[in-house]
Amino acid sequence: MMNDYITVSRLEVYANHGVFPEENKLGQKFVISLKLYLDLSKAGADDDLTQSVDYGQVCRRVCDLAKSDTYKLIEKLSYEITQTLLDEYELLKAVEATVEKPWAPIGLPLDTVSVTVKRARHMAYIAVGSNMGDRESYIGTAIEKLNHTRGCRVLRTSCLLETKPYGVTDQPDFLNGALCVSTYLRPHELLELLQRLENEAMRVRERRWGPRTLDLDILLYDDVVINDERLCIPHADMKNREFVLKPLEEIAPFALHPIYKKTVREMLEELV
Ligand code: A4P
Ligand code: MG
Repeated sequence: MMNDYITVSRLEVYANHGVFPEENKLGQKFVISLKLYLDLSKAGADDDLTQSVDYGQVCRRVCDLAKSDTYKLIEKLSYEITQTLLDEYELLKAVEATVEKPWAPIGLPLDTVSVTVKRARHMAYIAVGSNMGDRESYIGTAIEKLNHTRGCRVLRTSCLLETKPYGVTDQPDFLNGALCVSTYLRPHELLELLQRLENEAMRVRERRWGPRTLDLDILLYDDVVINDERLCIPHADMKNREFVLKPLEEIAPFALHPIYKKTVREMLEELV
């Protein structure tokens, strides 16, 4: 549903961003353009502003934002604009912000320098597991923190299941569950966040597949496929794990594995 968008072209703001102290002191002109992606079918059909975003209000918010802080980089300003608008306007599916600096002090003749950043909301499914200490509390705390992290909202949580250890079997039983998260974090940013939450649960990595206070794995992220040294999405072994598929089936039976082209329910049925 990324077909509709509202465009704001070349909003001028006088602000103080820049690497040089003179820029921070004297200020200069910045020119900001926005592309606001949202589904406009209801606003279009019913002529109803509550089904769209008020672009006047958005422009005032962006001006305030650009004036209220001083950043070194227009990259940072572009990032802040996209994130703040996604934080504050639930109807927005994605935001593209271009910040131009027409008077950038480069000492060469050029027209303008600009940075464009695009951020979109995504749907991620996350597996949670614990087999050490107060398992329920480690998992509950992590869900709470995730839901309060900028750019993340936990939309659904499964029941927690008591499961026998898979792989390395000489360890205590696990509590396992699955979450559905709406997030504008990119996959590697989400991984970093999950690893931070694992560390905050005092997780010590002693052996692979060994006992842990908290394990948070990304199972699916839209229909994205990633395979690099840090991240594999979809989770490489999910189709062989009942402790992953069963809770996931509870919250997302029809979520589709982008490589096998099978739903979670189909993968679970093939396994049991
Ligand atoms: N990594 C790659 N892809 C991902 C992803 N999609 N999500 C990398 C999260 N991390 C991903 O993970 C090792 C590395 O995987 C990370 O640095 C990350 O960059 P880790 O959490 O540090 O180590 P680990 O969890 O011991 O290894 P691994 O391979 O992730 O193990 P699993 O797959 O998590 O399995 N039995 C039951 N009943 N319930 C369980 O929850 N869990 C495991 C661990 C074994 N047996 C189990 C359970
Ligand atoms: Mg893991």
